[in-house]
Parts: sequence; structure tokens; C-alpha cells
Amino acid sequence: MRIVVLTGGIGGARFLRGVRAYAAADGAAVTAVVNVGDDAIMHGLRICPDLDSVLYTLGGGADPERGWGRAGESWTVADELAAYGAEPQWFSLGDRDLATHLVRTTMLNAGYPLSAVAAALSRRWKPGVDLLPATDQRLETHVVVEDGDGQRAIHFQEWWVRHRAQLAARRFVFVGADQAEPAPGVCEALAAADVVLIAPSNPVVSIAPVLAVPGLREAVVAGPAPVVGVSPIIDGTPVRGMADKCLAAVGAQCSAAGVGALYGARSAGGLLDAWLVDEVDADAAVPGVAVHPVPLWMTDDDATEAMVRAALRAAQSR
Ligand code: GDP
Ligand code: FO1
Ligand code: CA
Repeated sequence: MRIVVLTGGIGGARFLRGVRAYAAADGAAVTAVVNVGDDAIMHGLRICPDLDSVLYTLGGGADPERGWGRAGESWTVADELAAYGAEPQWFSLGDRDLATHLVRTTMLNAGYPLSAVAAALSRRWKPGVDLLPATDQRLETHVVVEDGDGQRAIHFQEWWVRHRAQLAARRFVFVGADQAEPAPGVCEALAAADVVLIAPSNPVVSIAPVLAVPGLREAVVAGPAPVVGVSPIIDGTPVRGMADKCLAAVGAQCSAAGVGALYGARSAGGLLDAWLVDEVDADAAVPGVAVHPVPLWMTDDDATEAMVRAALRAAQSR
């Protein structure tokens, strides 16, 4: 069986641990198509937060609490950068994490595409899934915010980390999306997939920028595989993070049904054949989509694997 997962960072990475556990038992192959919209250049280095969260989490190097960056991290270089007043100081790069950014930036400067970098870093971390960026081209999420003196666009990281999403977001712009194309292997994986899973990632700033790559959404919808999504919202609130702020900005309801409607029914021009919601949201209805109430808390790998099994059963019952 071939499973393709569309994913962001922290939440998606934890979901992928369950997909990998299922795949190990079932002998399935897993391809993760990872969001690159969070990427930024800091201190001259290319940072890829979602790719790195997936890489470290599946590779066993992630700090489990933070969900980003490395376990056992130290901050000597960050302290030295701060001593120089080097900006941005609101984005902390750990010493171990810096090695990843140095290796990646060196490879990119040598002309390697991001997909080749992901493959090279995977040779060390052995994530157990095929890690593909959604695109090798630049695609950056910028947020149009409004405060006292009108509207301006800032990089997603500045909105998310510096301002903790406290600035009123009016909309999200995926800079570079119109010139981007799916990374090598993405469309092939979708064409060969037996099932496509949409991880319980942030629908607005993790999944939407993946689908914004021209041709990628079409490859999902036109592909042979059933598409099953997993709600990141339980009982009207994000399990973690600020997806509620993002959903509000795009006028979507912060609920399992609201996100299901945002993705839409495949039969009506949307994506979903089936939609997993937590049992507390059993009454969630998404027109044209089979809704399956199952436990959706990724409390540990077993719980997540059970969720993945439920998603695959939902795919079969399409
Ligand atoms: P990010 O890129 O680091 O923000 O991570 P993602 O976008 O991949 O995932 C963030 C989303 O994961 C948040 O919106 C959370 O609501 C969701 N999430 C985190 N833990 C869980 C969980 O245990 N269950 C579910 N259903 N969603 C979760
Ligand atoms: N998130 C923070 O809240 N504060 C940070 O200083 C920070 C640094 C950082 C460095 C590398 C990296 O890969 C991720 C980092 N993140 C940090 C997390 C990052 O902003 C988020 O994981 C995602 O971009 C949100 O989806
Ligand atoms: Ca992200």
C-alpha cells in the first residue's frame, strides 16, 4: 500500500509517527508532502521549520516539548548573535539546529534543490518516510496584518513568533506560489497513491500553502486515491497553536465541521472523501463528506496509529 500525507510541522509530524507505525505493521510506503510556506532566511541561512519538525520528530532528534528544534539544545551561538545585536533576536536558533541550516544552505548555494537537501538530511535522520517539500521553488507565507496605521504584510514567522499572532490578520499570501511547481516525486506519488491523508495540521498556514502549488491540488483530486482528512480542531478549539486565529482570518468557523467545509467535498469541487472528527464532534456534518467520529487526541504513538487505522478504514468505505 502507498500512503501520501499532506502535512505541516509539529502536528503533522506527530501524525506521521502514527502513519509510520501503521506502515511498519502493514508494509506500506509513506510519502510526506511537507509545507514550505514557513521557510525563512535568518542570519543568511535557509530555515525550513516544517521540514525540520518532521525530520527531527521522525528521526528521534526533536525536543518533544517544543516540537521544533533539537533535543538537548544549547544556545551559545544565539547568545553571541544577540550580543552583536544581530536581528532577528525573536527567533531562536539552537547550536545543534544551526548545523542543519548550515548544511542545507551550503547545499542550496551549491545548486541542489530543496528536495535533494531533504533527501540528504534524511540519510542521517532516517525518518522512515519519503520526505518531499511541496515545491523546490520559493513559496513563503506572508500575513497581511492591520494595526493602528493601516495594513502591511509581514513574514509568517514574524506574525507567529514575534507577535504570537496577536496582530489582526486580514489574509495570507503565499508569495511565489504562482511560479512554483510540485517538487519532483510529488505528482508521481499522488498518482500512485492508494490513499491520501491530510494530516491534522493547521488548515490555513500548513495545508493551504501546500495546495497552493499549481498542479498539486489537481493531482490530489484527479488521483485514484481516496482522500481522508483529520480534524485539527476538537470541540471548537485547536488542540495546540493558533489555528483559531488563522481560521478567523479566512472567515472559516473554528470547528471540526468548519474545517471540513473549508476543505470541501471532493464530489463538489473540494478535496475530501472522508473526514475524521473527534467523538465530541460526532454531530459535525460536512455536506457530501463521510464524517467518522473517532478519538483524535495524539497522546502517544499507539493513539495516533489507531487514528490512522480509522482513517484507512474510512478510505475503504468511501
Ligand atoms: P505547525 O506547522 O508546527 O503549526 O504544525 P501543523 O500545522 O502540522 O499542526 C498544527 C496543528 O496540529 C494545530 O492546529 C493543532 O490543533 C493540531 N494538533 C496538535 N496536536 C493534535 C492532536 O493531538 N490531535 C489533533 N486532532 N490535532 C492536533
Ligand atoms: N517558534 C517559536 O515560537 N520561537 C522560536 O524562537 C522558534 C525558532 C525556530 C527555529 C527553527 C525552527 O525550525 C522553528 C522555530 N520555531 C520557533 C517554530 C516555528 O516558528 C513553527 O514551528 C512553525 O513555523 C509554525 O508552524
Ligand atoms: Ca508550520
